[in-house]
Amino acid sequence: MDYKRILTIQDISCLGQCSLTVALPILSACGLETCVLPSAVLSTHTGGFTGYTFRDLTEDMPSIRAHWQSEGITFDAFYTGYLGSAKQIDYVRDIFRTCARPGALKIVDPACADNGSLYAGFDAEFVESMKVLCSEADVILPNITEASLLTGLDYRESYDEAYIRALLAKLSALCAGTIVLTGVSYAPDSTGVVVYKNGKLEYYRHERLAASCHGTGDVFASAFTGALLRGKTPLRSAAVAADYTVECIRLTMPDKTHKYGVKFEPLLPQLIASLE
Ligand code: PXL
Repeated sequence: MDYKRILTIQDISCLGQCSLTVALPILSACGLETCVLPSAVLSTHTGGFTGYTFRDLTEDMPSIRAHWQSEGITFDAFYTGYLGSAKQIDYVRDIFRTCARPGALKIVDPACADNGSLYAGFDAEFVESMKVLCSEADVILPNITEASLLTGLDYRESYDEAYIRALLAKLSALCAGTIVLTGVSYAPDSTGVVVYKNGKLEYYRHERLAASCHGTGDVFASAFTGALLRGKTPLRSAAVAADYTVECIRLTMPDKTHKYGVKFEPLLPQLIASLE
């Protein structure tokens, strides 16, 4: 197995089972050397908590990048998640330009919205910058809310395949790479992931559990990234990541006190086995 080095750029929510506290263990479990660049440090994530602290690390990013450059530090892949400000996106683009090994993969989760609205603290300016980052990515992983914001199409809770195809057409005008659209559901008890490239649409349908848990987008994106870098196809990576995420939700559901994230850690051995 070749040993790849990935850099993931997203926040640390000290408690919350999202972003870096999910990406680092999952990517490491997938066998990747995982380097991190925290975009911000929050006491908790912003979904369902009030009064959280937020330390923006934007101004640390250029000096970290300059140090890496002076040391000749480079990466086989980048995976970005929750970014704390529009300015960070410019710094991330600098890192893509200066720290990439030849052929390095850029995977962008435009993590900024869900269930029809932007997360706390994000605005239209941020979405405009995110469009630029997506245009430079090899893979983007939006949910339907993010896809509607990135394309300017209305957000819809119920839709048909024509709406999904319209989102994909506009997303592929933005990003020439692979589009992985999550949470695409055509029936009440199932949902799925669309993998779209060069006009070819593939769909992995899976069980939809009654609970909607925080942080599942990050669990999915991290497992997808791990599987992709382990040489799986995008569709197989989506399937591995979706199955893992569903099992994490299933494990968490009975515990009504565990609302802020999913219990992904006990199932890491299962994720590792699914990569063999
Ligand atoms: O899971 C996405 C995410 C990541 N980081 C922070 C968040 C959220 C979603 O709300 O608040 C800080």
